[in-house]
Amino acid sequence: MSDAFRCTRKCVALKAMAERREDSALSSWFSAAFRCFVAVLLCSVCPHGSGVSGSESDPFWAGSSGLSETAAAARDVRYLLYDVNPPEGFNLRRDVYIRMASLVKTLRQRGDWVLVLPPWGRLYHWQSPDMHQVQIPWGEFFSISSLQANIPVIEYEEFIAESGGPFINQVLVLQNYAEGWKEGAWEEKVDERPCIERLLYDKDKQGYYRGWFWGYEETRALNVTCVSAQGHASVLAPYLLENLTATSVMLDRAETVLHDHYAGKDYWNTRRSMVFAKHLRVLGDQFRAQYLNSTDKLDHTPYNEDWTRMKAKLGSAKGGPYLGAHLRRKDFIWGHREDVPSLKGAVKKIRSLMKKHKLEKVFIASDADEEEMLKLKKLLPEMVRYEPSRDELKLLKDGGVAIIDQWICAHARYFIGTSVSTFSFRIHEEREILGFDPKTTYNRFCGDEENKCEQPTHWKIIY
Ligand SMILES: Nc1nc2c(ncn2[C@@H]2O[C@H](COP(=O)(O)OP(=O)(O)OP(=O)(O)O)[C@@H](O)[C@H]2O)c(=O)[nH]1
Ligand SMILES: *[C@@H]1O[C@H](CO)[C@@H](O)[C@H](O)[C@H]1NC(C)=O
Ligand SMILES: *[C@@H]1O[C@H](CO)[C@@H](O)[C@H](O)[C@H]1NC(C)=O
Ligand SMILES: *[C@@H]1O[C@H](CO)[C@@H](O)[C@H](O)[C@H]1NC(C)=O
Repeated sequence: MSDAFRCTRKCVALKAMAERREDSALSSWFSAAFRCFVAVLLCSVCPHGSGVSGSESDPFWAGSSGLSETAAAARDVRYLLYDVNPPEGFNLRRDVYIRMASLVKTLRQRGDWVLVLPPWGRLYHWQSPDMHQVQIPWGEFFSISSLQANIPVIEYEEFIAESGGPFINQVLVLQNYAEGWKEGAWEEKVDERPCIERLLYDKDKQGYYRGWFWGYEETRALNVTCVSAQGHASVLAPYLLENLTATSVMLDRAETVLHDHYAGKDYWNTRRSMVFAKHLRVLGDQFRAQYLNSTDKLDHTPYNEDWTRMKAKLGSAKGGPYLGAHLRRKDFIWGHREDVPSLKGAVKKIRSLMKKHKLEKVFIASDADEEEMLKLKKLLPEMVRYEPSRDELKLLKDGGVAIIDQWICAHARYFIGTSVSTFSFRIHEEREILGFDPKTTYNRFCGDEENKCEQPTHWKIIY
């Protein structure tokens, strides 16, 4: 454990956070194991001096890691917080982060803005029973130092500590325009408008606004107003800079605004900075080695902890000797979508791809329910899956397990995903970063009766 004591400040904070959330129902041996695990793994991702984003004396870096309240005030820091429409899934939320990051880049041309990472939780798809999956910091899923090499970010609990408490000065609920937009007359605009939908915030006796706030009951907003916005994320910048003086501003329904420049250089910089947390990558790599004879060396997928130095040539990655398949089920089959195959159809395609690419193994990532999974195993007995034990699941949570599934699919010799699933899209991007030939990546299953089965678009990285 000596490594654990060499943790940086942030690491200690994360470890403390992990401990606080410890579930009393866990057996004591497990909680001890949990602490060691989290401490060692999180500590190993902390920057040691020559961190990814430069030295700790860099003001940019200092601004994003544990400023004291007075230091923050003296520096005129402004905080941008955001949240997303509750039904949206994990992978769409990752996309909204990219939009907010580009807004922060625009804001930073005119001031010292910091993005506050909205804690994960209460996601519709995270259905593992008896698990309290709220108030999860980003550090459990992503490498914070990697994010910080792109823009200054802090966890929500750090925001509370450095901004003087659980108060958000101004919440702006983003909405469209009540009148819609006139045909042929698309324009980008922002206006303070009356709220169209019923507000999800209530005024308490003291006149503060109470709301979901990621499960932090003590959080209060001083003011909540609605803003109609139409256009790319940075369309909000002049309003935030010139019309508002609030130190902390939260954009609710942040998915309302679009990407500044989808798949442009900035988009990709932010996407590349969204490096998965090291412990998840390590577990995925261990699984690859143990069950799929797949290592970075054999597969030509060298990884650099510092994403700014990661620039794999297109086609340089070979990938492990297995087919990776993402089968999105659940809500994707309930509507009988014609672009999603039956299990039988999927297995037929899997077998033909294995034959074509001379692969003997297939790794399946899927959200299928137990009944479907049994059916799939009958049809495809040789399939390999990542199946965490109950304790591992408690530790990694549904989000961590999903990331490990994505990581393993990202390293397959050939990948095939599900039509318009953001889960599959994020795998495409990961493979693009690793340098796979696009032919091995941008593939999807076709529905059994689908005539025109259009394949996904190749989005090339702009460095
Ligand atoms: N472990 C695991 N979980 C999955 C898989 N596919 C879907 N899920 C779960 O289901 C959720 C839904 O997928 P997301 O892509 O995040 O949700 P979304 O943004 O609504 O995107 P769509 O897939 O487009 O619906 C994921 O966040 C996971 O929790 C999978 O292959 N493995
Ligand atoms: C911001 O302030 C300017 C100048 O006072 C005003 O013209 C503009 O309408 C305001 N913007 C919004 C969105 O209210
Ligand atoms: C709330 O915010 C709006 C928009 O910035 C502002 O016009 C209004 O005066 C604020 N209300 C209070 C009580 O501060
Ligand atoms: C793993 O892959 C290597 C290199 O392709 C090969 O030489 C070796 O036999 C494989 N091992 C197993 C157990 O399949």
